[in-house]
Amino acid sequence: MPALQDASALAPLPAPLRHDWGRGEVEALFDLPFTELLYRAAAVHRQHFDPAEVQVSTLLSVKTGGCPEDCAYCPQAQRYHTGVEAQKLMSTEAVLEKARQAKAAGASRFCMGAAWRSPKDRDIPKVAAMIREVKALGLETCATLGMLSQTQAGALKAAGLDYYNHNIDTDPEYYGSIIHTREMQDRLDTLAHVRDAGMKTCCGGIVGMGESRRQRAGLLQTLATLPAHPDSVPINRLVQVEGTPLHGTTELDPFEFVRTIAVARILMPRSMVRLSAGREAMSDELQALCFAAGANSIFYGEKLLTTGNPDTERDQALFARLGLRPMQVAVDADGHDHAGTVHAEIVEPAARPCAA
Ligand code: SAM
Ligand code: DTB
Ligand code: SF4
Repeated sequence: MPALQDASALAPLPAPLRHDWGRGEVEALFDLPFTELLYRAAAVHRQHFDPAEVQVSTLLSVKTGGCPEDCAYCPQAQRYHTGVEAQKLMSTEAVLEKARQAKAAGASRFCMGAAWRSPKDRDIPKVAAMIREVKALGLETCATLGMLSQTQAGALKAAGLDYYNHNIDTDPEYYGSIIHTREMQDRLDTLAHVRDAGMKTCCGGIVGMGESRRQRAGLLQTLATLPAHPDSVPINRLVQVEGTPLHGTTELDPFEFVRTIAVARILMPRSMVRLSAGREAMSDELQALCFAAGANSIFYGEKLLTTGNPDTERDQALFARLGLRPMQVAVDADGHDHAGTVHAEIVEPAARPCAA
């Protein structure tokens, strides 16, 4: 008898994807003892991914500040005094310069964000030109521009847009406490336009906005019962920015954040669960727990859109200490690709043995 067996031969078969999670079932997952919840999430994670691999993405704010919406968390809303200066849409050449730098650093995906409620039709050709040219560099493209009509979604897809980020942000029940200038249904409509145009969806939310556990369960239940699980699920921990209405909100218990990641992993087993905004304020130990709970994607680079992200040196050291590797483009058995943005400078230090 061989001393060691191939572990994959012993692993249980993955359960089929579910789109019918009930709120009570999701709350029951949240209520599990912490170690049991982590164990279950880690088991699901291993059925679909190599748990040592983390997708590394990057962001560029192509149009910063001056947004007419009133999202209570957002430093880019014009009505709050946060010190973010409104800027015009960047030129295609300036965006391309950043994209070239990202590519030279080993990036394979480039995400462009704009502080818009929705793009004006006259903005679409400008953004489409950016997408086309970034794509021509050989990069995957991603954008987050606010609400889209079906025609706009089609135009972006035709320009070569691969992914669209559009978050539902919070539980439908709590939405009206956070945003008053649009409705949850508007977000769901845009997501439908994005899917119908044939693009991949990146859709998640923010926790730590004063919502209850039941409402965190509602956020994840809503994501997991969309017509298709989002390809990427960013879980943002509120970055409290002075001047926004949510500045001063009681901080979420870090273990509750880890629970949120774990439940997202269990509900949406094949999605990339992104440990998104808020990492700068997290300890390395908290991030490690999130990776153990099934998070397998991060933003890399010292800035998100307007707020900070961990220094690249800190992330390189964290990858090395935890033995994590940046995810390369991978296609699973059903042809779902989980392409990641891979930065050369994070690869090399991660490969070095950790200093004692
Ligand atoms: N304006 C577009 C929109 O709202 O879809 C795109 C940009 S918007 C800044 C993208 C996402 O950033 C929001 O949906 C929200 O989830 C996240 N976000 C914004 N401010 C944040 C904050 N202070 N903390 C955590 N996440 C934040
Ligand atoms: C997402 O869910 N988080 C990213 C990305 N999608 C666009 C944005 C986080 C923004 C954090 C606040 C800021 O930097 O302005
Ligand atoms: Fe505008 Fe987006 Fe910020 Fe809301 S989250 S204020 S829509 S930039």
